[in-house]
Amino acid sequence: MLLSERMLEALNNQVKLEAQSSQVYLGIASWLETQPGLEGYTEFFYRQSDEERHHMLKLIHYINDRDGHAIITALEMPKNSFGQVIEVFQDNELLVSKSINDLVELSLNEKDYLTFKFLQWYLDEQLEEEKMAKTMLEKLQLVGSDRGGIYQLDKDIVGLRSKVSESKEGE
Ligand code: OFO
Repeated sequence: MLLSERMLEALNNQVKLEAQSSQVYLGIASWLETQPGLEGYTEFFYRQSDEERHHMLKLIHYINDRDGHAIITALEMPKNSFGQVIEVFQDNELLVSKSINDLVELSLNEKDYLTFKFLQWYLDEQLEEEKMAKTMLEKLQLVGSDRGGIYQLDKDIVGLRSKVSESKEGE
């Protein structure tokens, strides 16, 4: 079953969004790496950038396997500097979730159940990522500008990441 024109266009837009997310996180990771004592956050965002690239590749393969053509486009320059750590937690994941939800709705409207099934993985992934971003933001809000607190959170983030990776491996 071929992808409809509309579905193909929407999936290609998602390819771009995942690639853009990867760039956004790369910009964050690179800035964090230049800041003293934030190795945990730095590692977290480099890995997050890799994950978004993986999400993009998964979509590219899916589109091409369904006899579509995944298109690779230019990306916008991401933000490269931030005033403080808390600023790196933007609304990027909420934007991606909205886009995935729209794709799911389109797949149902078009009765494209293969794409609907394919997108379930992304729904689970977004749930996880939104939860993680919210937890980290809340913790940073709690410590405010206390440098000792931020340093402790930086160490905690390594544990948080491995917990999520373990649960993914167990899936
Ligand atoms: Fe977290 O954005 Fe991909 O799906």
